[in-house]
Amino acid sequence: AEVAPGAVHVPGWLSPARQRELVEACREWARGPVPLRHTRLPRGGVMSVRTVCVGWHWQPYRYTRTADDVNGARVVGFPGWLAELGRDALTAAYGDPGAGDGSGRPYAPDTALVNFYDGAARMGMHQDKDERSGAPVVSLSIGDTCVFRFGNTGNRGRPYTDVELASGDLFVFGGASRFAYHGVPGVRPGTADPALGLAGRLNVTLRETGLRD
Ligand code: MD3
Ligand code: FE
Repeated sequence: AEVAPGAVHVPGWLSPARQRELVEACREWARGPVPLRHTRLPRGGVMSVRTVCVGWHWQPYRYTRTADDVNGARVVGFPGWLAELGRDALTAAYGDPGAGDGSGRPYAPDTALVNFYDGAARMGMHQDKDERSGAPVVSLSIGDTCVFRFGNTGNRGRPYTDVELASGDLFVFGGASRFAYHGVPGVRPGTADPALGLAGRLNVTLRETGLRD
């Protein structure tokens, strides 16, 4: 369903088997070289979600290859299968694996942000504008259902639309929606299938940083 121009929600896109594989990959990334942790903000705040990055490390508010704000380790490499998953996601949402910048080149995500939400975690309304690319962001939700708030491009307040994101849901944000404000006001604890073996919610976002070493 197209929620706004360029914002496409595909409920249940990931099969249960693919969800389990992604949970396993996230567990591995969470072990290191950079651990899953609460990101510290420059003004002293601490995010309630826990995050680990793949390919490029996001430290507020830039991408680096080493986690200078955590333990200084080099971020884990971005696997080819994850870029392929990103192209499959764009094909499912838009019918085309292209980056959508008019060049005809395929989408080539080079970073993934893995966010883990326990029952108390939230994410305030923000824009994602640290990437030097207008290519879409691919979001994959696994585990507990959350309320996702999709806003406008002008300010963090109304108008916005609340959408529930459940395990296996794909959401792609491109075109006019790429720089929209968005956030997660809360999760619904205990809504995940117990067979998944995950207490909480995982969100994996794929992006193009537009950076080169
Ligand atoms: C709309 N993550 O990592 S995913 C983030 O569920 C982030 O963890 C949330 O916001 C989460 O930055 C929301 C949906 C999402 C992700 C990126 C977007 C929506 C977006 C970028 C542009 C517009
Ligand atoms: Fe975001």
